[in-house]
Amino acid sequence: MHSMPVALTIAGSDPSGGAGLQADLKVFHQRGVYGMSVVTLLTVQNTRAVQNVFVLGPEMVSAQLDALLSDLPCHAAKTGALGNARVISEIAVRAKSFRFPLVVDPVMASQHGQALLDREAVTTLKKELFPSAFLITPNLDEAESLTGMKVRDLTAMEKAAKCMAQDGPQAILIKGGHLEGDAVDLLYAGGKVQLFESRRIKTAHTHGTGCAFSAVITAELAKSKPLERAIQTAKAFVSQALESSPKLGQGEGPLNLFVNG
Ligand code: PXL
Repeated sequence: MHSMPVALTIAGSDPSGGAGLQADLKVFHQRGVYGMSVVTLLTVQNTRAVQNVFVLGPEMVSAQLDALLSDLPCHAAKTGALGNARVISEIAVRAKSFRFPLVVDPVMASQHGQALLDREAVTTLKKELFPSAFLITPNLDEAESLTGMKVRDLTAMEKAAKCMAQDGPQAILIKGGHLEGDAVDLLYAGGKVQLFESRRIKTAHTHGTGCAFSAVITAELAKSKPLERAIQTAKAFVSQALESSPKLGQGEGPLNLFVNG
């Protein structure tokens, strides 16, 4: 292992800097990990809305991956918004030869509901990319799209996690941030279910919460931390970041990415 841990995000650009690859890079840096990024799509957005999305061609995504992985070390990677089935297929082919853990955050929509993934691409994600994933981190809505089940309580979360395990990821973490009451996340790995609880933080400034969460986990995996500890660190980071959000912009603002969980 190199002395400096290195992580890669394969994700969309959020020019407002609160979500997407910009948030991932800030989080990697904050966790002491050197960050690299492969851009999949560009959004035109601020804290108020996503105004436009442009998805790059798969050959551009692939060329960025080649450029990085043929030169620099990489100890963990994550995917965020991927745009369409063609981009996912390309990454999936490449992911088969990754020698480091891959965290797949199955981002389907922006904060404001703007689609960041085609409908047909959900199947490609499951069938092609999930088999190479060390961890997938769907929220409740994404778990519903991925399984076709209603997922609104812990019982359904466990069922959905076991259902998604059949697509091949080694571990499934369903995020309960949108549950009623406390935020309880459910991990299904190695045939075991584990719950991770944290209290709900009331704030309008939640832009990029999912990105930051999976980025902390990826950074911790790059440092060879065990998954359970990585998840605990990510929950602590996100809780503190939500509590002290800097209230930037006129819409739903970013978290405080200067915290250090
Ligand atoms: O948080 C999901 C997300 C991921 N990636 C990009 C985004 C967003 C949310 O707005 O803009 C590029």
